[in-house]
Amino acid sequence: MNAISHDVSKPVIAAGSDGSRLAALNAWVAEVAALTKPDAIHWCDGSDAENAKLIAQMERDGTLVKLNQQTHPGSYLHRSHPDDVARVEHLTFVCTTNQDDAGPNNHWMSPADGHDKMDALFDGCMKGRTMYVIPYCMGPIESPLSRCGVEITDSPYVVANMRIMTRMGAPALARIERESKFVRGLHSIGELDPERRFIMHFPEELTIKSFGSGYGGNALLGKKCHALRIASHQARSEGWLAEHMLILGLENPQGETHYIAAAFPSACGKTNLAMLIPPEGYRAQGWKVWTVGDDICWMRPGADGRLYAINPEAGFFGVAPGTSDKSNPNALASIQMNTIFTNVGVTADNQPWWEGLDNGQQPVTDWRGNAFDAAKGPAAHPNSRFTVSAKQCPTYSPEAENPAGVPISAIVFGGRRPSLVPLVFEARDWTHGVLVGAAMGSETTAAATGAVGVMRRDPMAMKPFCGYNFADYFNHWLSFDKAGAKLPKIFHVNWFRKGDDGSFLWPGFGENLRVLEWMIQRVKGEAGSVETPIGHLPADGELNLEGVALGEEGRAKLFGFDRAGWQAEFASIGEYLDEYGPRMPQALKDEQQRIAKALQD
Ligand code: SAT
Ligand code: MN
Repeated sequence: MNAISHDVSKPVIAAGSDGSRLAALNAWVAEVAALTKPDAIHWCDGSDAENAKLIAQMERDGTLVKLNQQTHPGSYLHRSHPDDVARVEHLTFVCTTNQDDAGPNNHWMSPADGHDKMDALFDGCMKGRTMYVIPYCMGPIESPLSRCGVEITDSPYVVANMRIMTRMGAPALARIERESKFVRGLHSIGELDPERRFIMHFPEELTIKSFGSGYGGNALLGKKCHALRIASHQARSEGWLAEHMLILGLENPQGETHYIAAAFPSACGKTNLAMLIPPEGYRAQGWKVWTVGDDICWMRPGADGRLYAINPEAGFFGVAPGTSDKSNPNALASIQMNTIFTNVGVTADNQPWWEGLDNGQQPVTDWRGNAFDAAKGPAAHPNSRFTVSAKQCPTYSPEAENPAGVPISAIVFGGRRPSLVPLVFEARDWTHGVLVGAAMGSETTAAATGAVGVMRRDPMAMKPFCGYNFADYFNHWLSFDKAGAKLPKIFHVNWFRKGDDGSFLWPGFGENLRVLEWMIQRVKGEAGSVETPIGHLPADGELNLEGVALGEEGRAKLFGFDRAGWQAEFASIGEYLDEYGPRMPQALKDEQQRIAKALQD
């Protein structure tokens, strides 16, 4: 297929045999063009030539700044509007016919009001601009687990990012033509006015409308809007799960690989865990970690009863600050070329820079483009990001392209919990595991606008991303436990437990492998545990701590169980479940009560 750019007076037709199977797409594009009134329409084919043209255009108009091409070939910096640097949960809506279907976990508007509000914003908003039509596929093109979408946007920065983050262009359009089903995403940067910014979802219509932001999860509609909010809704009706989880493969010295899916809220280290490099001793023995995905996981039961997962994305939109040769050498190696950096600082010789890069260089320009002045804040925005193809990651798993997905042995939940929660525990069974996920709490991060460091419940790290009522979502999770199912074991981890002096007790990063090793030993029935009301904790000596310097406080808090603290936590979990009223599954309430009672005994 050739890219088609044309003026809007000509008919709007995508390439395709006779166009009949693309009739719905063509009609929608024509309808959007009539509303938004662009000067031109461009159908994206995803080719190198198309990308080069867009990059050159963005360099000319200042959307992208070329970085040092000797050190970072093919890499660019984008500075977003200073008021447009993170997701906006307070402006994100789920528009369902019945408000209860969106649930207390979402902001709601009726579909009619949502469309009215958005269409008024979109009216004429692309005058003087080009409208880009981006056909994309979430997941390997040939996978039955993948789903397609089309994003219409007036932002070439979005096109360039979607090209990295999804399978975009001609092959996706061909699949859409075969299936004639796709998620519709309409996006405009508008005037980047925070007062005229909304991210609106219509799950019943598989439609997204996003206006007024050019940033990440607000604008790259394949990501959080499609692959989580809309997909979670689709997954519920089709019998699968769309989750905010990384996927990694853990290969042991015998050459056996187990796949683990892990849910952590945004900016809590999913990318670091997915690309983990084992500690020295483990490497020498032959342990390896393979990266399948760092943010989103779609999984469904296979014929053998196990859950099979794909990463619907094709790239990483990772947090830059804190990424270093020490914390995540694989991420650093991935972003040496062909990378779009957003809101990082720049050195005197035009290399990207962020806090925690620790490479001996210094920034001269901050993320706003001003001369760097430490007194005025960090050089890189705390939520600054890199966008890079997964294929550039040294540990990218070939299995990530397997249309069948990878079988999941363990599911992990975790958040930032400075107190109470031990390093790791295992849920007793699936129902208990669903409660562990539902009760997840974490401190907020810079990935969304608002206060940072505030404790909140973030069930399964899906608080900002579940496209329907959490009570129904937990029920959907429970429904996987049926005859013939061979479900993964469920664990909870906390890398962020702090000591009395406020410092982290667990070294984290590569050392987290020790915890993953214990999990897989548990899956295989090879490691011992201590049973407590909150689940199984590693028995003394069963989790390998050789070479880890842990003081007495570390050992006590990372592996201990604080009964009084958990009694209070379970009272709070009970109150949280009650917020969902009668829709909350009784099985989950019973489980909460069973544990609350065990904690009293
Ligand atoms: O901006 S995104 O929502 O894509 C990143 C994140 O918050 O996880
Ligand atoms: Mn995320």
